[in-house]
Amino acid sequence: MKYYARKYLLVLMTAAIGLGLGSQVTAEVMLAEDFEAYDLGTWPSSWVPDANANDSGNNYVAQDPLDSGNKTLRLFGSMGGCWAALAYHPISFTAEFTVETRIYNGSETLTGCHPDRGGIVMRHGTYWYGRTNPSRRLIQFRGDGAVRATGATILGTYETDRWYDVKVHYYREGTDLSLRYWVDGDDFGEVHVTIEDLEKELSFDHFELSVQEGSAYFDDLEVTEGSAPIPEPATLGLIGLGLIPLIRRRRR
Ligand SMILES: [Ca+2]
Repeated sequence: MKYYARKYLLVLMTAAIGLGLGSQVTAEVMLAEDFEAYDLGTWPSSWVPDANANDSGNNYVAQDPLDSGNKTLRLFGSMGGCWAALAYHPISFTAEFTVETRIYNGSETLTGCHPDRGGIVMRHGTYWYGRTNPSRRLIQFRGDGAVRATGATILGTYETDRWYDVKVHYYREGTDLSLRYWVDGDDFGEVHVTIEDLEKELSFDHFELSVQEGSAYFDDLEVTEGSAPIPEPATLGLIGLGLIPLIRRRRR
């Protein structure tokens, strides 16, 4: 490769890295958790357990079911009952944020009153009982194999006994709420909701990881302020346009 072509490539790479870093630097991390700081078999001390998560024999920092060197949070909702396992962490939600996490759903046969698996939720306080503390379910892996968005929209299907990368972008403007979903990098679409009680929506002050029945594992949670760090099509186009002269030069 000629010198000017190498220099051109270097400039392009620097610009691309700069764009990538730029979007990460501006995004303030509101909550990050990989469960590596806790001892295996213990409850992670910065999280508050609720309902069946208080069963320390079944809810704890556990080895990743597929990678023994990695620590995860294992939650377990009681089998055949109505007693979910929930874990809360304080957070200051903003009008626009992005959640990324990994969820692994177990394959137990569910027969209880809410036969669903893992989910992530915005919650007021650290107590669900009697629905006195309002919440918004961001995503729910249902027991029938469907992935459900906030409200009733079905986004797609999933399999048990494997990890999924889940990303949710939350954007609120007045009482208009839009939520966009990605699962394993695939765009699962956008859901629009009208917020019926804005006071409740603004009261959410905890992030919840939960499983309704059976086991679910959680890891690599990161909640960042603002939009998802994905290059805009325009940016990709500019990078693509920039590469054309380089390719032409290399062909000479
Ligand atoms: Ca981990």
